[in-house]
Amino acid sequence: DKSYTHILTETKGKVGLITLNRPKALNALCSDLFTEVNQALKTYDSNDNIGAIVITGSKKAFAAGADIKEMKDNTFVDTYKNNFLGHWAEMIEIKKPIIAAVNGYALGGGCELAMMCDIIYAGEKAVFGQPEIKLGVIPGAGGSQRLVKAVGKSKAMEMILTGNVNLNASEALNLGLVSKVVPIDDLVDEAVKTAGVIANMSQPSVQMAKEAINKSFEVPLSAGLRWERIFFQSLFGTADQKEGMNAFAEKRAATFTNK
Ligand code: CO8
Repeated sequence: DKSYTHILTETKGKVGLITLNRPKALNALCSDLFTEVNQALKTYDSNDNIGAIVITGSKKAFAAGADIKEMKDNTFVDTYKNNFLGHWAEMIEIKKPIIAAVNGYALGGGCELAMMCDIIYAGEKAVFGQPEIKLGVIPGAGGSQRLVKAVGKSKAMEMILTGNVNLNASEALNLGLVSKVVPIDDLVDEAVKTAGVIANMSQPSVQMAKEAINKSFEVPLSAGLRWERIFFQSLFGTADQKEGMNAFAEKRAATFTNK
């Protein structure tokens, strides 16, 4: 749709599709690229005609990590003072569900970007890894936290401490990092299809469901259950709850208006 330098955007029905497009650098996530991703996400988040978002890369690389050449000469003081790459975290404020469609390499910040999404689908040749230790650093955008929750402590330690234990698509599926493995050429369509299903549900309920699930990573069970119940109860204030339940009782398909 809009013109960006490092990404492409396209709407597919009610789905916003963001394609990382820096092929010469295997979609290395330079600061400007991530600024554009944030802009595209915010634009879709505030567009009432869009209900879900897909982020993908190329067949060779989802993203090969943060841009090593961009950051190699950074000093501690500059990175700290300017909160270097802190803007990556803005995407976790997006209310609409985001599906990562990962073909090829998802390394370092690329793996972390995928894990900041809500669902990950992998193409058959996907590779997930956290090689930062080989550069003398560690994951900086959630790898040490989200990967543990996805694959467990031992595997996360092995991946992050050696930097060369990567997961292929079927390993990622078995460990629960991704929810589906798809033939390479079908991956984006499959992700857009699932996003389309989500986009046809009532947006308030979809967004509260996303927020409730994310609470489970942040708060104790009792607080998470309380959030869930309040969200559930509050949805009785929507027209879509009336429509959804009446449609069931009348044996017809529901048509949601996101109100
Ligand atoms: N940064 C910059 N350039 C890159 C990167 C990268 N991460 N990855 C690849 N490129 C460039 C290469 O330099 C090369 O450029 P050129 O043609 O100018 O030499 C081009 O992309 C193609 O790459 P290769 O020739 O290396 O391609 P191969 O097919 O031989 O290898 C690999 C592919 C295995 C993916 C290899 O490119 C590689 O190992 N890349 C680096 C992977 C890596 O270490 N990633 C982690 C980076 S650190 C990080 O992500 C920290 C995140 C912290 C976020 C903090 C947020 C708050």
